[in-house]
Amino acid sequence: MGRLVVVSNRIALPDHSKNGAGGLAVGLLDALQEQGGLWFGWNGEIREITGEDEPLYTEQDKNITYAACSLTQNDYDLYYSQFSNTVIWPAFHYRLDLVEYQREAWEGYLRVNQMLAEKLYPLLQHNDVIWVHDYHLLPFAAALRLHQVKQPLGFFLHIPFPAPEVLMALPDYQEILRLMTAYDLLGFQTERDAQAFLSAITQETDVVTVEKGIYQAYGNTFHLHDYPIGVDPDSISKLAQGPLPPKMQAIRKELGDAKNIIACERLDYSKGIPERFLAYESFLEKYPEQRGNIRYTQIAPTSRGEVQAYQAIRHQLETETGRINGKYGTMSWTPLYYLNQHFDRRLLMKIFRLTDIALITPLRDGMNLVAKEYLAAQDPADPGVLILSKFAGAACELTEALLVNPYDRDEVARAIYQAITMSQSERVDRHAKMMAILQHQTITRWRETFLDDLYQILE
Ligand code: GDG
Repeated sequence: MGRLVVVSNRIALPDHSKNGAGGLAVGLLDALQEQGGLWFGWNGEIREITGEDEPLYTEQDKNITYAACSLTQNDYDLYYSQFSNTVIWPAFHYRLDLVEYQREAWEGYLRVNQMLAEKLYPLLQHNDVIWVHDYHLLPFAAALRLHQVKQPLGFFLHIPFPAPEVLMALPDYQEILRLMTAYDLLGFQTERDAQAFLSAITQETDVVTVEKGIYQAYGNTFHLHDYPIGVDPDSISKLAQGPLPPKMQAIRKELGDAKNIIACERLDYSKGIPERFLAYESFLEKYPEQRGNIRYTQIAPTSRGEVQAYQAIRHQLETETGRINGKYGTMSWTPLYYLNQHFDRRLLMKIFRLTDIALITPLRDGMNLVAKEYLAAQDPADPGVLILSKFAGAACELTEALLVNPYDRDEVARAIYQAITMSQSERVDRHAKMMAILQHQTITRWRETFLDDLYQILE
């Protein structure tokens, strides 16, 4: 079995404690550690233009080599901020209103993909298997193929793949589809995403079905499959049950007897946070007798702060929090806590365990790991209730959650009421059914099934 080469936009440099790292980074590191390999990507740094080619930054940690490069400010702006995060991200999350398309950004996106491929190419060994991650790198396989790279190339898309009508709003969508077929294996979060890709491509060109899951288009043969990403429920459960730090004792006291709602995500418009605030307001209106008995804590650390749409949503949340608390709060009760801060992962899992309801209502989401982490953090004998958007990939598996339309405030308000009045036996039953799924579809199984399929292409 050859080396595994992981390529991602941002590279997670060795974190020797591992405690602070998220599940995905740990899952990929486990794979790299098992078979030895290389992790290649951007190191998060911006460099001055000197006219000289900058050497790669490399680091060896046991049997994993890390190789990273920096970007110039211009490359960062065009490839990362503009094309990746102001064209692909909003379009793939169905927010065409937020797409700001510029041909220069598309060209920069292609150019950076080619530059990254050029840097990786000399590091490759003939029996490597290459696994590329996410929407920043849709053209990466095609760029590597220009160097006659023959090694199997797999790709996993962490975000949704949109319906063809939405995709077609992007001026370069045909080229994007064609470039993606240079991968040998295309993995998506759900069957819905894989089907959306297939139907988009079928509308554009002749697609030959070699057999179910294997297709030919644009002179390329590619495998197509869904691989729902999971978590490591046992390690989350351990973190959630660990001893409470002194700070937490105070938090527990403060949570008091009220029913506690928790929500946590990067501050991103795809996560539906303003819509959720309004649904919570509908709940307070519809069930006035519950005021004073409920408390909603929204954790939302800033992300992509340089993109205008992210600055706008941050201001919107600050305003809405003030408005809702001003309207409904009393001298002794604050209905909504909005924390624009990053929390330590160990603390976060403990907070999940202490709260009664997780309100996870993205407008679109590839999977949504927070929903799975919340379930894994619960006490199985007295678990909290998961309210989940039907537009999160996780809803395909977690059908025992209270599934809601995040645009329907009344429905979300009713679900909150249903959650706070749900009997313990029903909570236990729903939680157990969902945990059986999480225990099966773990992060380990996700990467093993993807890599098994990729290695089979070699045979
Ligand atoms: C993309 C796709 C897909 C969040 N706030 C804090 C914090 N987090 C952690 C969560 C979770 C991770 O970040 C977020 O993962 P999600 O899956 O919920 O969402 P995205 O960041 O949008 O991820 C998504 C995922 O890729 C994987 O394929 O599921 O659909 O959009 O682990 O716990 N962690 C800490 N402090 C925080 O304040 N420590």
